[in-house]
Amino acid sequence: MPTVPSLTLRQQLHPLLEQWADRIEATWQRYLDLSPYHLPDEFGYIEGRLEGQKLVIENRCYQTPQFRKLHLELARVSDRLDILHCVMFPRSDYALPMFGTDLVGGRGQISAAIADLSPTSPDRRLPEDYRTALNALPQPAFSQPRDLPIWGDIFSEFCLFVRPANPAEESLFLERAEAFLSIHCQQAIAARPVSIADRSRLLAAQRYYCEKQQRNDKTRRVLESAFGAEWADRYMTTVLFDLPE
Ligand code: BLA
Repeated sequence: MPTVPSLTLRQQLHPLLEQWADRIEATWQRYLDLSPYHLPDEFGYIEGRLEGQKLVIENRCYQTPQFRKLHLELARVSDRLDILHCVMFPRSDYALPMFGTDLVGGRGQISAAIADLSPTSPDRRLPEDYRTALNALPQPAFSQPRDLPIWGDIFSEFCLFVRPANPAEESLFLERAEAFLSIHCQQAIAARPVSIADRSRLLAAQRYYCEKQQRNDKTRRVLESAFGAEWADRYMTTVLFDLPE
């Protein structure tokens, strides 16, 4: 199918990615006090070539009183690979988990749909209020659950990682992932800043999360083939998973 120039990147993506991106932004707008977050200019809209095919990346970033960076990224490799990536990085004075989600698909099929609220406490357990809210959600069964990779020890026991087998499972993913996000936003706006003494351990936990995510070879390979190893490393460490100061 020829690309229609008037469509935005978002509209060209697999419908599940478009819907999830719309819902993420709507949920942020509903609960959070958003202000702009400026990425270095070179990283807003990016085009590269991957094995002769075009890789396009579109980034949206915000900050809020509770979050130093809300990052939503959409990417497309010709008509071969569609990617949605989103991470919410809390400020170090808020004892909040890390919300992260990734959708990877191609040619009409989503191969990986993941959403999690990843703990940042030393015992790697989500706060009780989160656990209560998450345990109260419906527990849908997915026919093709996926195993976490070796670096996936950052994820919580609530982590949802599946290959949605059909549109019904795509909707179930969307509902559950959106519930994670709503719970998180509601907890975040009710949260109070922690003491200075607690900040260093929250920073350490965030650093650990980013270091593990930087080990995702599948992400790195896509970026390396389009932009080279040096650029891919810079992008992964400064845009996707930058370590807080
Ligand atoms: C998997 N991520 C993948 C895959 C690709 C990408 C191609 C393989 C798909 C599959 O296994 O079916 C690619 N993801 C990207 C690229 C970007 C991206 C290029 O975000 C950005 C430009 N990844 C995240 C976040 C999470 C995440 C926030 O960025 C989770 C919260 C998880 N992606 C994740 C996991 C896998 C994956 C767990 C499977 C890895 C594996 O099975 O080895």
